[in-house]
Amino acid sequence: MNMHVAPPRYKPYTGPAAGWGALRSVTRFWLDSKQPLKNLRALLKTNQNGGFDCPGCAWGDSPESGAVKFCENGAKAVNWEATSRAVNAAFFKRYSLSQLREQSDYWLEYQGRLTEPMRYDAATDHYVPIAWDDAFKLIAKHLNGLDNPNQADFYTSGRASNEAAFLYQLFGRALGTNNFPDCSNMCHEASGVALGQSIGIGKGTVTFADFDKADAIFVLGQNPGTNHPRMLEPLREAVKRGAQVVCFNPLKERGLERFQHPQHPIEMLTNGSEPLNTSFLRPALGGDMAALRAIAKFLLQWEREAAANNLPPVFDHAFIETHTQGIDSYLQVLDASSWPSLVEQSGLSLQELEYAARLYREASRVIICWAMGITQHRHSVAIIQEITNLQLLRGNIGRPGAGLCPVRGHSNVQGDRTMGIDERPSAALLDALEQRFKFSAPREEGHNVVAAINAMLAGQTRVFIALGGNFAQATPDSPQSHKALQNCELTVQISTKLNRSHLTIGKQALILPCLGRTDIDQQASGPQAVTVEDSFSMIHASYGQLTPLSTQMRSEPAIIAGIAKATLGDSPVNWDSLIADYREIRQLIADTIPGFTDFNRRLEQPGGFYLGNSAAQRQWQTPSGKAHFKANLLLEDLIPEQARRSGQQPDLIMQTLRSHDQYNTTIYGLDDRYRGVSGQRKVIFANQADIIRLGFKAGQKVDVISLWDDNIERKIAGFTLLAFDIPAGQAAAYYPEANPLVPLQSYGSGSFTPTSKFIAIRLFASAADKQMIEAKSA
Ligand SMILES: Nc1nc2c(c(=O)[nH]1)N[C@H]1C(S)=C(S)[C@@H](COP(=O)(O)OP(=O)(O)OC[C@H]3O[C@@H](n4cnc5c(=O)[nH]c(N)nc54)[C@H](O)[C@@H]3O)O[C@H]1N2
Ligand SMILES: Nc1nc2c(c(=O)[nH]1)N[C@H]1C(S)=C(S)[C@@H](COP(=O)(O)OP(=O)(O)OC[C@H]3O[C@@H](n4cnc5c(=O)[nH]c(N)nc54)[C@H](O)[C@@H]3O)O[C@H]1N2
Ligand SMILES: [Mo]
Repeated sequence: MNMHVAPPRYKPYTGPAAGWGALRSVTRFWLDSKQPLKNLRALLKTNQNGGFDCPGCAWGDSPESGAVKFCENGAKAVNWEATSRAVNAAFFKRYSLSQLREQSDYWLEYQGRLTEPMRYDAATDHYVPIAWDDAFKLIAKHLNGLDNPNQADFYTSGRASNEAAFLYQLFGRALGTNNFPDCSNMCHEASGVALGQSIGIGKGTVTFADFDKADAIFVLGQNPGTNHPRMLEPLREAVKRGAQVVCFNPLKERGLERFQHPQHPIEMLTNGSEPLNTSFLRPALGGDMAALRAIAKFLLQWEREAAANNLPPVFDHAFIETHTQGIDSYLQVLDASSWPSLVEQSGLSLQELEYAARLYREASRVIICWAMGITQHRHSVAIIQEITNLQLLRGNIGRPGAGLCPVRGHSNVQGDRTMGIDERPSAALLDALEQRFKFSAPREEGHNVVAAINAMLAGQTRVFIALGGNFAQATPDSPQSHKALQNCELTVQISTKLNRSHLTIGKQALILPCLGRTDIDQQASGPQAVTVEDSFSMIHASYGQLTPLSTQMRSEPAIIAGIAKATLGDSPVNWDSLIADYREIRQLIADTIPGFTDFNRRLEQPGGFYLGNSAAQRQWQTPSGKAHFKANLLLEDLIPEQARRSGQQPDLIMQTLRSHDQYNTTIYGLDDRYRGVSGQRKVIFANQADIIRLGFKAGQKVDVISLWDDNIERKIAGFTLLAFDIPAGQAAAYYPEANPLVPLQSYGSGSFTPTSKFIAIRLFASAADKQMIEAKSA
């Protein structure tokens, strides 16, 4: 097998983001797909009208026609999906499950596309083929045998199309449960919760066009050079026209510093590049709340000075009066937060905070973007509400060039929520489903990811079905979540590629191979389109371009309909006719989901249609009809009580993040170009001064434990310490390798999102390394 593995190397990267480095990397993945020409044709159809939506990230498309609309990492995602390698019955005959478990996550996915439905045979420890109908019957038998539908969990990963997601939630609710844990629970959940409370809608308020008009763009806790490369271009354009781009990130991510445009011949030939930011601030992990509060406190100070001196006000008083509620309590918490506490918790100096506040004040139109560096903390809901408070002070919501921009991850994670993949569905959604489908929808709250794992551990969940994703590796506290899956009676994975979730299974298990975004989806009425929603609430159609690798693969909607029909019969809908023509599914969406009236016709518009956003229209769908200032208190101490109670002092606080060569748990390769790492992933980035302070040497292997107050030992072993440009006291390691360290019960208040960006850790010389050193000195 021709996997690309360079020898482990670590050498700081000096080139710009994107550019030649990106082209070289794309070429390798292209050739490696084994069907480069086919994939090139497909790639040119990425994000074009009549083409498919990029299965990479959820950044929106530039409305300009004719532009090439994919990036390095989108190209990797396409080539990864569109491979000619197949994981078929012969493959599973060759390898037992125990043998497959010995392989790395990289190796597993590299083997190719899943092409046949398979059933686990415990007697031989191999997966064996099963007919589709038998697979559906087996699932139906288990689901119909439950004492209560809440003994089933229906997980969704954010690549599922709107059509698939809608059918999935319809089926689950018709069965009687709201147990829809999804990847969003581990991702932007806090954004949805915070914005829902503050501005009445849990989505971003800006569209693509706003980026051209902003005077300042603040980018918090996000690494777009790797994770949303198509965002680099609007950032670069903003800097070029003199707007401020202000980054808050403890790591000086290369992709936020300089950018070489891959479609710009002069830049490429001269190896020139453009700056991507005008200011870079490096806060403490979890320090953004204090930093934002400090900015707001400066604004308040200047507002008071202006009032005293009869100067123009700093706040937008007309907006505050007409549109908001709660400013008084908010100003009280600003007054009550002391400068020293804000400086200490933010990890930034008072000068830096004042500088950021000046940039913020001088801009009359500000967009604030954020991603996982903001959402995966204990107090993420409060941080995002502080972002919102700041924007409300200056009326920076619902105006051109200004607004809130949670940059989503998976390409359709936002759409899946819109379709009702939600363990806490609104009453309006349930009412609409009941009216349209004449069944009584379950009203009790379902499981989020953490609750689902707890329920599996407690033996309450008996059937686990996953619509995509890699639950075993994406979830926190890996040994716990593995145990949870193994506790189930039946686990079902609807997937494109082999991963550890297919090896971490219940007493019975199924693999149901599905089509991906790039595949042509042929049904009775012809090739089908599916639809997705991007971070800017744009809905567009996606048409697969490539002939599927096997006739045995089925589309996600067809698989869900098959399971539903076997379980419920032709109730509450005729599942077969929906699959014959997806326009029928879209009609059901139009009937039940707000904003989708006349869905099929509007889809014909080039570029799709805008779903609209009430807050962007300054309509606040909150109980009071106003936008709310939320007067959250600062945390007394960022380190959670439980870590304190462990009786040990943390050596460092660690975040988990993505390398340049991965898509979540999908590992494309072992390099992280912009951070200078190649051929390895088991690394811990730390500050040289901390490495010395803790008595280690750079390059040494260490074991890492995390602190919590239960008696579970959470440990990863044999990780290489790399001296890195990271603030003192902090560390970073890759997800999913570091997931065993994230305690299951350490999650955000109100969001239940695992705190993957704040883990209190201790380091020890690795047992293996110790032996080696001793042997050398003997
Ligand atoms: N190629 C590629 N594209 C992807 C993905 C992928 O894995 N690969 N994943 C997709 C998904 S699902 C998602 S959610 C997004 C993820 O996109 P990102 O959120 O960019 O992903 P992370 O790698 O988790 O990076 C988090 C960033 O936040 C910073 N950070 C960490 N903690 C803090 C903090 O407390 N404060 C501040 N200010 N910064 C902090 C880190 O240094 C890092 O730069 O990308 C999507 N796109
Ligand atoms: N420690 C730590 N943990 C994290 C994070 C972190 O930053 N740190 N990030 C969290 C975030 S933001 C997210 S979104 C989650 C991601 O969690 P998931 O969405 O569960 O994980 P992925 O790695 O994206 O899933 C990859 C698998 O999806 C399947 N797949 C790919 N395309 C398709 C498709 O079109 N259809 C179907 N049915 N299957 C497909 C393939 O089998 C592939 O192996 O992880 C979270 N976990
Ligand atoms: Mo995500």
